[in-house]
Amino acid sequence: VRDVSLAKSEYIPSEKTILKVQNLHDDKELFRYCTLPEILKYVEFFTGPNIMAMHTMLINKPPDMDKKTSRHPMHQDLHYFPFRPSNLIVCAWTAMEHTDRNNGCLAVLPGTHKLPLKPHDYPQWEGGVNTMYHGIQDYDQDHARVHLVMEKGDTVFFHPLLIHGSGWNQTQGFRKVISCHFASADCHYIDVKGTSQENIEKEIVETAREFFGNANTTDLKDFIMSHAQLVKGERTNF
Ligand SMILES: O=C(O)CCC(=O)C(=O)O
Repeated sequence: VRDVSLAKSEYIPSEKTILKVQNLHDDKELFRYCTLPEILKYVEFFTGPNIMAMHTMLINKPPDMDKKTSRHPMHQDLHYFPFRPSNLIVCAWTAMEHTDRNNGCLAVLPGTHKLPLKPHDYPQWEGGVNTMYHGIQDYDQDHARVHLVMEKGDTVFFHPLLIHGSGWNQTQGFRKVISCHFASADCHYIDVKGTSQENIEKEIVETAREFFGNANTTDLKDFIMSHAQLVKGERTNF
């Protein structure tokens, strides 16, 4: 994924042009993150013993002097997922270097994991918004907010309904993190048609077809299923 500020320039793959790498299962070394015992021993508290890696990312937030396109709007990750129950899903997000408000650390609204899933859409930002960076339009702006200052290797585990986002990167460096959404293999898929998730399903299916020639992807479930991998225990229900 390229940052929206570079979308129209010539594409030369490098640290400076890639905002995000997804589907790390295609890379043995990067996917090893999702199998680390140091991570899975905490994941298991949320998912139980049968653990699937559902969605993986390495995010390389670029320096952003003025456009603020590097911000990630406040959102709930469950918006992107066609499976439930939410209490058996957890995100592990690991800082690959020091992160604080200067380079766009995570910002979270504590306690919001008890809220239902809210409708998401693109925010109206002047400088532009990155592809699929949907946000919640109507969250409580006065809600207490915590900025997670983290050191390299620190990991935070959080619920898929927790409202969170990240700020713009005002430094010259690229802020790197690696993350994986894990779910219990006891989870089940849902059909998101007719729900607030229909907009993201449409976008993901169109993107899978257009950019990856993935003609068999007809819904969000197909897309997620093609990347899901068992990392511990047994593949029970999924
Ligand atoms: O790492 C970030 O900047 C935020 C990532 C995030 O919230 C997400 O991808 O859901």
